[in-house]
Amino acid sequence: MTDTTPQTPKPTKKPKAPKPLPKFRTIPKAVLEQLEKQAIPKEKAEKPVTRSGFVALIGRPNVGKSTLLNQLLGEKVAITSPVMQTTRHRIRGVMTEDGAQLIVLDTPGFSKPIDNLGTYIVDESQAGLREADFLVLVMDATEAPGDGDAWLVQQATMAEKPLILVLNKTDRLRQNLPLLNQRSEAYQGLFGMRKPVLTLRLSARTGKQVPVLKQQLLKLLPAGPAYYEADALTDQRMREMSAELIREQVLRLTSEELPHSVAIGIETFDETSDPERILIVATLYVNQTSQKPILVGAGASMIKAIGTYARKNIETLVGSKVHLDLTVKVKKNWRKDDNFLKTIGLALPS
Ligand SMILES: Nc1nc2c(ncn2[C@@H]2O[C@H](COP(=O)(O)OP(=O)(O)OP(=O)(O)O)[C@@H](O)[C@H]2O)c(=O)[nH]1
Ligand SMILES: [Mg+2]
Repeated sequence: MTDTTPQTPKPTKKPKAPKPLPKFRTIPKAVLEQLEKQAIPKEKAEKPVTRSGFVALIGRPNVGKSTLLNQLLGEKVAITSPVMQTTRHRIRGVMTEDGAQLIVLDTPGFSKPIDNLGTYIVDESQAGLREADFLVLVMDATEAPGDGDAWLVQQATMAEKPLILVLNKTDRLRQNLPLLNQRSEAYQGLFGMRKPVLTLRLSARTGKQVPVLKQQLLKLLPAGPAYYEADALTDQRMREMSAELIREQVLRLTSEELPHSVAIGIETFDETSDPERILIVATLYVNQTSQKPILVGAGASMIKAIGTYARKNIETLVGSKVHLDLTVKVKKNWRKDDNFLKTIGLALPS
């Protein structure tokens, strides 16, 4: 990640050491049993892991959850963009260090669903709340807390898990410490009796204070096995990550409704036919006929640009040459079509 933003000033107070976690796991028994099935038996684990756990990054759209996940891991596993609802799936990032394995769930930002895709997205965020031992609430310090934040704190409190409050984007307030202090107080004021075990001011973009968060998260882990191999970074497959990298370019290069109206289907992901080059054939589905010429662009300029940037990023990800073949198709009102959503992996189990 490029970082040209100057560093934030030192926080006025040192973060307090987190209070110890309750001994029990806060993941519902049925979910935990499911997760335990996935655990790697001790004798098979590459390095002995004695503590492990799941933490979910939750927050309103656009507050920087995915940027924070990438910073925590030091690798890009989630796409990020200034467009609301960039994340549609929950994604797991994995880090294994010094006998501990931390699994960080990046969740889609909470917002009111307006269609079937929206319902799926909210469900993915809710699952993040359930499937975590503790929660990191990410708030945007550049904005005053709103009703959405209050609602979110209420949801998180109801989940009865230890909470960590992260005030993000503090790099943008580095010239205005009084405002940052004011915001910090305002966000902390949203919590009733159930206060966060730790509040941290950081910048997911510059990385400022992110190592402190990581250290504290690792400290909070309860006893547990390894769920992933020691070198695993994420639960996503290359195929899914490639689709996301294509979507990231759509988010970056198009505007207005278009970013929300595009879904990516990977038709082919062929690593074997040509050992020198991976072949990826993908379809970009738009919601309405009128959107197709915009996504294709004059003389196919837009789709070519999306393909060129996405291919470079996919090549970095997979570590080999890629042939990327993109086609634009109209799938009317796909956001409301459960069958279609299922085919591209964006639907609730029926
Ligand atoms: N200045 C600044 N910008 C940030 C910081 N963290 C994230 N951003 C920017 O905020 C925008 C949203 O970041 P994301 O990480 O995609 O946000 P998100 O919370 O995952 O968003 P959704 O997936 O839509 O819920 C991007 O343009 C990021 O570059 C930060 O610490 N400082
Ligand atoms: Mg995101």
